Amino acid sequence: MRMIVRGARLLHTPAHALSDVEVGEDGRVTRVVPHDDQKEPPATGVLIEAHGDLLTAPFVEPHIHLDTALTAGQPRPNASGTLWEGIACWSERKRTLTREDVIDRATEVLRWQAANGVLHVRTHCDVTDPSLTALDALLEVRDRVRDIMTLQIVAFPQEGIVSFPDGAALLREAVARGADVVGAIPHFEDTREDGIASLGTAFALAEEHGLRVDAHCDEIDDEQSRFVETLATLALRSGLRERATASHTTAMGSYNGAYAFKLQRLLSRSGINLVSNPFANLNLQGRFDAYPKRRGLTQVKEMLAAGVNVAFGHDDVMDPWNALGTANPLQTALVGVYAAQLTGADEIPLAFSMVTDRAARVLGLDASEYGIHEGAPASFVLLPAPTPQEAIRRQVRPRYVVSRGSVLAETRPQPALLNWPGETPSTVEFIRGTQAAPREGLPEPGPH
Ligand code: 17E
Ligand code: FE2
Repeated sequence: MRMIVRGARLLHTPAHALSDVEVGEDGRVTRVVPHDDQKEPPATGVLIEAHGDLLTAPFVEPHIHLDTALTAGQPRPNASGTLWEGIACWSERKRTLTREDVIDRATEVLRWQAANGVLHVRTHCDVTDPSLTALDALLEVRDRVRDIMTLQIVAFPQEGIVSFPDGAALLREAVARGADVVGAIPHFEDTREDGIASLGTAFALAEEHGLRVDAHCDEIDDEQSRFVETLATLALRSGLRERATASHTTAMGSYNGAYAFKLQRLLSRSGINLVSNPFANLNLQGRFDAYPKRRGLTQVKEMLAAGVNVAFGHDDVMDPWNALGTANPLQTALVGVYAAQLTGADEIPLAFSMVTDRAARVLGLDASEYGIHEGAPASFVLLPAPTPQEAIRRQVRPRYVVSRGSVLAETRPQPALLNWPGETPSTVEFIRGTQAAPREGLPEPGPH
């Protein structure tokens, strides 16, 4: 046995039942069995005592831009805070890209993601650049991280397929060079007709190469931006279905009730995924509104209720569209809870699933690649919290991130030491009452 995680709480088993997860020499899960605290741990291999903490399948990032990450303020800040000025800033910065620059920034963020427990990433990569510098660099990064993380690269035509010179040819070239997913941006095209044509081009290319589609779609506060209906219809009729994703879809936050109802039925029949990016869109949308100012989010709750798969993405990390960001999905989930008002007791865990299982569906990860069960890669995250709700509330750092049977990251907890008047210094862990007690006095987990 290569590793055993003892006494872990798994998401889909009863709350009181702890499990032991055994990992074989090939880095895959060999068994998941009820925890038996009488049984001696094995003499060899890595031992992780979970002490009732939550062991979850890794976080999945369904939507990030690694090519633009860490460029905030370059060459100038986005003063208006709009999507449009962000695109203009990036367009200027894009001219100065080098292979090393892209590799350096993308790798930095992937390291943050790994430490945060993200082991599957879908990144968009702007391909409206005749040199395709960023794409080539990200293809190289994809190879470099292959043994620890999966990286899907979307050929993303930031400045349009139809409206950008040679946009369709660049998209095609990006696919030929090895992009995994075909992107689009219909609301940015010059006309509605161009927007529809651009989706046709993206789907035809995806079908030709057996790829998925993930379009930035209706990321605008224009209630007349209705490209998601075209995307869903193309997904339905082409048979691409759940292999297609509409990202952002913020115009949906402005659709009237009658149209939204019609759309719910179409989207659920089509099988497409939606990715909502609460950080970016709380920031970018509503900028042209006087009060009342729209929130600019897609209809997260309504689409979930209609049976549509909806996930949350981080979108940006310190770039022209968001100066903040840490690539931490628990932050995305927390912001998502408030942005989409997923604040009910049964809704907060949903937000957790939107950065794990539901995001995995967006990437098309199946049971042989994702989840904690026999035969799956031993890739998981041990969070110092008993439930998803607690993990989101306390914004915990993973105690262990395990990728394919090896410890990739470990965070040592550092509780605050509080000098409360009249008391001897004591630690604060933001845990109510005695919940924290069982871990005290237990041996440090780790290799033995
Ligand atoms: N590009 C775009 O069109 N929309 C976004 N939200 C980002 C980049 C981050
Ligand atoms: Fe995006």
